[in-house]
Amino acid sequence: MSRRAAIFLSCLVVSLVVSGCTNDTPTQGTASSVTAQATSPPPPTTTVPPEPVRLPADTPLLTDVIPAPTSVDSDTTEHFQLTEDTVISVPGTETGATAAAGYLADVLRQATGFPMEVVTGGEPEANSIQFIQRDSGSPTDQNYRLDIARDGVTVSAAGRQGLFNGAHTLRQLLPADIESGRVVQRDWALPGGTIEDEPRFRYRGAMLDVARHFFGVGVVKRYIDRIAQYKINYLHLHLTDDQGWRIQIDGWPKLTEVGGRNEVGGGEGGFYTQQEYREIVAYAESRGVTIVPEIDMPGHTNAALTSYAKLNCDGTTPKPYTGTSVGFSSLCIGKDVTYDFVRDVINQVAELTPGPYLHVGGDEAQSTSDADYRTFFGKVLPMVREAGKQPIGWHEFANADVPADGVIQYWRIEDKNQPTRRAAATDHQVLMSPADKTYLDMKYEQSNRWGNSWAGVIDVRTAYDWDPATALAGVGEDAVLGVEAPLWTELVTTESEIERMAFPRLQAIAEVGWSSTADTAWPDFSDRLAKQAQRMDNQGIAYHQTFEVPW
Ligand code: TNX
Repeated sequence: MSRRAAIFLSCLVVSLVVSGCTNDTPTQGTASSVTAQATSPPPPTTTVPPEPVRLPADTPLLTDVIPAPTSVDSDTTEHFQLTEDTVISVPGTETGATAAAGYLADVLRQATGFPMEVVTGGEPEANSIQFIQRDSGSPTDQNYRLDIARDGVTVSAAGRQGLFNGAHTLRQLLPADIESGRVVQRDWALPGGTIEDEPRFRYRGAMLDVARHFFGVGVVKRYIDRIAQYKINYLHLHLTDDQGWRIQIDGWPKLTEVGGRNEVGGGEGGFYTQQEYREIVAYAESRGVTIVPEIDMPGHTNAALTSYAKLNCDGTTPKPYTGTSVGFSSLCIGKDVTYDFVRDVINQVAELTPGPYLHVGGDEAQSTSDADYRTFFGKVLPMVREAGKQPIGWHEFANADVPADGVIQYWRIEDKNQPTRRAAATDHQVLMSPADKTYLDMKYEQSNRWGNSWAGVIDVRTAYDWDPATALAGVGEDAVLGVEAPLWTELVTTESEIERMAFPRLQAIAEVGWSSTADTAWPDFSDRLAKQAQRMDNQGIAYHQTFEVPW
């Protein structure tokens, strides 16, 4: 059933049987049982039907989920009650199923206070939420199916990511109290029905610039928590730039001792040890998110150049940079040591990163000649391949010889870009981050005191109302890998500023990346977004209360 038909039907049923959606009336007054009671005598007292599950009034509808699922079929006669005895069961032994089950159990335990034991292997248990990894289909599928009924809940998918997606959906189907972070004594139930869901694009990303201002492990973990629930499955970390180098590299200690001790405005900066970076990667993985590390080169490298004189063509270190200009730095293209350096960095970062991608930057290299730029990437891109990763680069790198599995990240505001178009025509995948739709560092409204505006003002509707498959000439549906919303942090200094810039525009981008345009429209989205307010409040997200949404 289409989403709109499902909304219509569930509203119809809800209005027929209002009792199903109130706190104090059990759901026995369903359409079929009302008819039965009107036309036949009361049932014999010996066969007592099981108590219908009460659905608390603040339980979301199946159609409330962001991003909007592909197909929703509500069944208002069949809800699932969570109790002290509910278990999360994984009949198989697949690690993906166990990981997704563990994630859901962690989320549910906090507010229900129930043990939510994860039981692996053996027969499926009664009163359980089961995670089933199907044999059919590709394990990289992100599709999932969710069946919620009185006698149990099943999440089934061919792959790990699909099971995580099912878990994210289940989380949103419980009342906002589930996000309280402390035990709330109350009834908990999931609304009955079936969701079948598959993403439009397989990459839905957020980017956090930890180079212009540094943010510690705790902030990054919380950002992962916040984005994962909306099925954002990649977090791109912009780890290096002119103002700071944020990742420890063995053999090059000054990168972090010198290059890490700076940021925009002259603050003390900081960096991740390799152990801390591993911790971020593992945390992301446990929530179904893959980390994409970026080492920006050959421009945006002042922090590296301040750390080692030998990386500079003239052999002297420049001053640390605390401003917000771009395009003035370049690695020394003609020196061998540059490539010893880059190889060490790529090998170590690749080794620390289980995901498929390594981002090599490549943007705004205005101090590198075109010929040098091509020479540089001619040497560097094979290193990425040797390290076992697929390169992603900002779209300027489409001017280099990008290997077939290289991804072009489009970031400008124009609707035409020849190099990107050519890359798409030769079967390269394009990641869409047009700055006038996806840049979370832009202002929401002209009157905002904070935020950039070079790419325009991006209100939530602007972030929502665009189509990644028609935004750039010559880059159609098949060439689009997905969407990503970058948060550059020249002007962002605190965690609550991160949250204000990201939310709720990130929910809009998540839906652009996941849901089919036929199933979505702004009025419906803004209503669903309004219902996220209580959840975001409970999670402590300092989101921007834009006037466009009926909060
Ligand atoms: C452009 S987008 C940049 C960044 C800035 C950003 C500010 C891109 C690839 N480069 O270096 O931080 O604008 O909006």
